[in-house]
Amino acid sequence: MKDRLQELQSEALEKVKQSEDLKALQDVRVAYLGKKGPITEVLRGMGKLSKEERPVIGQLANDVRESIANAIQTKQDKLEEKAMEKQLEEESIDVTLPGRPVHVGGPHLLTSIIEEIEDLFIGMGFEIKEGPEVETDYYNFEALNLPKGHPARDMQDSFYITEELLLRTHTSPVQARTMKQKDGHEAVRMICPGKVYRRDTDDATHSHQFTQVEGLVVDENIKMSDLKGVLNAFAKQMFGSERDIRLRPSFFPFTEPSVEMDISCKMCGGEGCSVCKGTGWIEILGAGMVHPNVLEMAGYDPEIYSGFAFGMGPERIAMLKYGVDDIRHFYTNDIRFLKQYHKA
Ligand code: 2U9
Repeated sequence: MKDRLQELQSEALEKVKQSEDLKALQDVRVAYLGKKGPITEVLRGMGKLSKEERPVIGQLANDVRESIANAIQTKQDKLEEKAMEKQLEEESIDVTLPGRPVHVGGPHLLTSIIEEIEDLFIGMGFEIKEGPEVETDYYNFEALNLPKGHPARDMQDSFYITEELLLRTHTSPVQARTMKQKDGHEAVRMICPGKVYRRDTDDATHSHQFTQVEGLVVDENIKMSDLKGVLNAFAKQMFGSERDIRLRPSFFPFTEPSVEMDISCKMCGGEGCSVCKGTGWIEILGAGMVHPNVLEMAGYDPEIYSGFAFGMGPERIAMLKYGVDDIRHFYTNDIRFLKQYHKA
C-alpha cells in the first residue's frame, strides 16, 4: 500500500505538471482527490492493515493527499495568472490609438435661433404660446381680417384639407385664439413660434414648410412707439447693439398701419454691399398696429384697446446670421451642413 501511495503521488504530480489549463487541472483534482479517487480507495483498505501499520499508512496517505493538493493549488495559481496576463495582453488598450469619435448631436440651427428669439422676448415679459398646425379657415384667415374671397388669401397659397380645415399659413391664428380665449379685457403679451405651410415650389428662398415667430401685444393705450421700442430692443440683442433699425411703411391685412423693419447691414455697416444689395439695410420682419377689425372679432373694443403685432422668419434670420444661401439646407438634414452649426 505504501508503494501504491507513492506511485499515485508521482503519477498525480506528473498529471498536474502536464495540465495545460484549469479544466485539465480540475480533472486531476477530481481524479486523485475526489471521493471516488484512488487515494480514498487506498484508505478504504486501511481495515486490512495491522494496527502498527495503520498510523504509518494513514499519515503517508494524508501527506500524499496534501502534496497533490498543494501542487494542484500552485499550478492553479500559475494558470490563473497566465490567463490574466493573456487577457490583459488581449484587452490591453493602446492609449495612443485615437478614440472612436462619439458623434454628439445638438440642437438644429433653426431650433437654436428660435430659442434665442424666445429667450429675448421672455426677457421682455412675453409668454410663449403654441397652437394647432391644422387650423380652421376662420382662425387662419377670417379672424385676421381676411374674409372668404379676400385677394390677400392668394398671397398665402394654402394646403386645404377640407372646406374649413387647412395647414396654417402663419402662426397668427394662435394669437387670434389667445385673444378670443381672454375675455376681451385681459392684456395680451405673447409670441408664437411654429411651423407654417404654404403651397410653394421649394427653391433657395422658398419652402412649402417653414417656421415663423410672430408676436402680439394688446392692452389699453398701446402705441406705435411701444412697437418700435420692442423691435429696437429685439434687433440690438439679436444682431448686436451697434445695429440700427429703420421702419418702412408696408401693408398687411391684419395690421394698420403696417411696417417692415430693417437693420443696418453688418457687412458694410450701412454703406451698401452685395449682401444688402447696395441699400445698407437688411429686411428682418414685418409688423404693425393690430387692425381694429381683428381686435373686434376677438372681442376687444378698439375704442379702448389697441395692440401691435410682428412676424419674422427664423430661416431668414439664420441665413443672414450664418451666411446660409439656400433655405432647403434647413430641411434636407445633410449632416455636413448641420454639424457646422452645432454648438458643443
Ligand atoms: C394678430 C394680429 C396681427 C402678425 C404679423 C407680420 C406682420 C409679418 C411675415 C414675417 C415673415 C410673414 O413668414 S413671413 O414672411 N409676417 O410680416 N406678421 S404683422 O400680425 C398679427 C398676427 C396676429 C391677431
